[in-house]
Amino acid sequence: MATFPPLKNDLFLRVARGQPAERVPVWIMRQAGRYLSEFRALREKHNFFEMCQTPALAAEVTLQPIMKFPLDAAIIFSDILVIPQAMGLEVTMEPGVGPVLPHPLKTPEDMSRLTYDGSLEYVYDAIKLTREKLEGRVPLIGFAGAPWTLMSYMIEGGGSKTWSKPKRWLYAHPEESKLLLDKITELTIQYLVNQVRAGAQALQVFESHADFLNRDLFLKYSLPYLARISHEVKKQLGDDAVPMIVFPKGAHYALKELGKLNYDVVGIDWTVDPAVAREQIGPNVTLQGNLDPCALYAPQDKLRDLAQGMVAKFGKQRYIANLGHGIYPDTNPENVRAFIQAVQSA
Ligand code: 1CP
Repeated sequence: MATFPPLKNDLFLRVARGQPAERVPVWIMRQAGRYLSEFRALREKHNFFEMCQTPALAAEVTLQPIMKFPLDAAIIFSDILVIPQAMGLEVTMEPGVGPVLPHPLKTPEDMSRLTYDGSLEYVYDAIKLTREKLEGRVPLIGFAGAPWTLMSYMIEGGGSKTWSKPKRWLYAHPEESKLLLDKITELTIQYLVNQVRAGAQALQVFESHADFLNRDLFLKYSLPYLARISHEVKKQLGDDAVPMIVFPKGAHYALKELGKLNYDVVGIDWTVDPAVAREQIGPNVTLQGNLDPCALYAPQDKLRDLAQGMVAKFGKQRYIANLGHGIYPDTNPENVRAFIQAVQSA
């Protein structure tokens, strides 16, 4: 493993591991992105995946929010859809539309089109370069999409209000769905292990489409794969190598099970009351979340009350402050600063 500059702020890592905290650490999902004019300026010159694939650009974007705000962690600039790309599916990012997969999986027979060309070296190179450029300011988080969330893009072909195409597979082709989830899971395990070998100091798994499952579907098509990922990554790297975070957006129906999943941290979405999350998940897991991203539209004094009210509800130990989903592109960066300050002075 490469050696990197020593870490100056390890608060996020300590709290993720359940150690005592002198204050609450904070980072923001999608902190490297469109709400920053620095990001938009670069994005005008480059297409999205070109930015992901060029380590110097990915490192620059990862560092933009770190240089601007006193955040306690960085997250590598990339996207969850690099895995479907590496499986041979074309993915483009259309401004104002989002991800588009022009040739999605329509029937289970289409799974024969999937390949794995191992073309994710660029992510590992971006992680290495970012660790150097961070100069130990804060830890670097690596990430991946969870299998169900990736499967849903691979079948739907882009964004959706209902995700009925991938859900059709769950009901009409359950065995083939499991095969697809297995295949994504295997690649994801290797991808996450390689990110750590490249220099990632924590890992987050985004199950962003748990909203579209119910408890039964989640227990069948999401939870076992999330469990396999944490189990295998920890088996390959050692139990204490890096803390792992799971963010199952919308899985309010399975909080108890999520607490027993062998992730060090469970991310809570903005719809769940912090007290309910703590009660169901129990005392032995760090919680992360969960301010409504729209709360950043509030006047700053109100935002401060909301952020500090959230900290009071979660409590200051075993807790990492964040939003309850990714930040919106039209958020005022000065309100991001106000949010961070409110948490850090709570
Ligand atoms: O700062 C960071 O968080 C690091 C970079 C990051 C991460 C963690 C990006 C950059 N994307 C993601 C994860 C991601 N991508 C998720 C999981 C988190 C979530 O639920 O928000 C999902 C569902 C995607 C898929 C995706 N990528 C969408 C559709 C969902 C949505 O939020 O609308 C979109 C629009 C993207 C594009 C994207 N990814 C990242 C950025 C900065 C952008 C905007 C691209 C642009 O400039 O057009």
